[in-house]
Amino acid sequence: MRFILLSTLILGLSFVTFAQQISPIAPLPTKKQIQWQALEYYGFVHFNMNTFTNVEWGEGKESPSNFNPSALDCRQWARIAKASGMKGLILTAKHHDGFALYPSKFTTHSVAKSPWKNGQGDVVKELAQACKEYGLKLGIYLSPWDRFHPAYGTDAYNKIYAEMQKELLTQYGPIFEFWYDGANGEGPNGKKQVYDWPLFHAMVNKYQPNAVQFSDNGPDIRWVGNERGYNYETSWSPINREEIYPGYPKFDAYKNGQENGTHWVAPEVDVSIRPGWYYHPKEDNRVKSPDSLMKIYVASVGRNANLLLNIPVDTRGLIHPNDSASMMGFADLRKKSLINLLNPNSTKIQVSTTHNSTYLFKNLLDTNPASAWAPNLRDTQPSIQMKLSNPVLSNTLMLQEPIALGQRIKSFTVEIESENGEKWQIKAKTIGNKRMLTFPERKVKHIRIMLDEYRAQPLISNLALYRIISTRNESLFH
Ligand code: FUL
Repeated sequence: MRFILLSTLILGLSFVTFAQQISPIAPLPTKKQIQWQALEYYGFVHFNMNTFTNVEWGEGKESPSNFNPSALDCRQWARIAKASGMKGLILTAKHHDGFALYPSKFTTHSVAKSPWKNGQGDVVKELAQACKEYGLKLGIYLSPWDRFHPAYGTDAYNKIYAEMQKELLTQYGPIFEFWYDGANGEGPNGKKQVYDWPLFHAMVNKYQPNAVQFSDNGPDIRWVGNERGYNYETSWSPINREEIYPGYPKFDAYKNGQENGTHWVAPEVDVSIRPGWYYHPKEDNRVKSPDSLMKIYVASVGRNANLLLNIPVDTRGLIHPNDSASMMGFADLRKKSLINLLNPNSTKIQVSTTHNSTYLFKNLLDTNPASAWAPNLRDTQPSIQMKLSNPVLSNTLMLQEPIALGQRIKSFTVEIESENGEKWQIKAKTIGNKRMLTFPERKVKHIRIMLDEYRAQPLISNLALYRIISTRNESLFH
């Protein structure tokens, strides 16, 4: 009898525990996609033959003798990247002209033929060592389009590309991201290559299973749809991945992702700190300012994407001082701006309902992306109200969903009231990993968030109120 009672109790308890958990809604991110999303900001380095020929796209006919940096120092890149808050660096190991920055056995067009270090150098190796020293992750860009390789346009090229992947994936330690661009132009023999994407993806999955793969359609993370430094306001991580491919001509129709997309493939915003991807001396005074980088940050990380900021390394093989000054200015603005002004002691939070004790509103201010508040299932107008007993000068509200459980919120409304009674209403659609909503800078005393539509029981993991400033300590918005 005692045994039966005990078993019933255990069964009952486990049912309660089970009922407490809110079920995920597909598609879901994998563990490596969740880890990637947490990186938020990392760098791109376009440095290759084009740096020396002063063009954006080489033709594959350039002489390797052009490649001769006078003072190449990957430790300088890593030091600046680390100090500016980047979490990793992705290097153009091979661009469209086919020149490889490492001595590959599968092409004759590489640093091995250059005068740099008498053909004994390896930029990938130097960067891998520098990243390790500075605690940065290393990523690889290996352009499938190759205007040099004699095999380009034939089946043999796919195998050659895969062998080059293998070299890069096995000789330089852990790789966090593998980057395929969408260009697929004419090769030297006038042919267009039919790429063996399943083969390329399998190489990364085999040799670096923890690396995410980027292209127009993933498989793990996707191109945002422009190179100007912003994501679109409505941004779904799910997308019908199988309907598109790298270089897909009607990509515009997919730029917002898809509410009912089949796969989780979150967007990445790639943008250069200068007009070009490669270094051109005439652009030395056209480096984006810290204020402009901060706006890019809000429109990328603040719109459910990660930010990949390109730094064109110069002909010496160094980051130019104008670029590093801007990167450091941007880091300083993030440090001063991204301070949560919602003080738990002076913010009174009221929620319409609570699902149960696992999903309490106190989770909203704990900064943990996994814990969350959830309303009761029967709540038809879930909402959060925050009253600030000490109104704070602010201009941005940040919201997060716990993405491990899937992206849920389809539309929401925010009402903001200032100390002197001015009111704004902001209507928005998606949140995803992170959403930043900007408004005219005022001393805010009251915020109401109403969740209007959702794909499944809604969850909010974190909220923050920021005062995002320019280098002149003015509001960056409005
Ligand atoms: C594009 C390339 O064509 C550009 O040259 C650059 O590398 C950019 C990041 O990707 O597809």
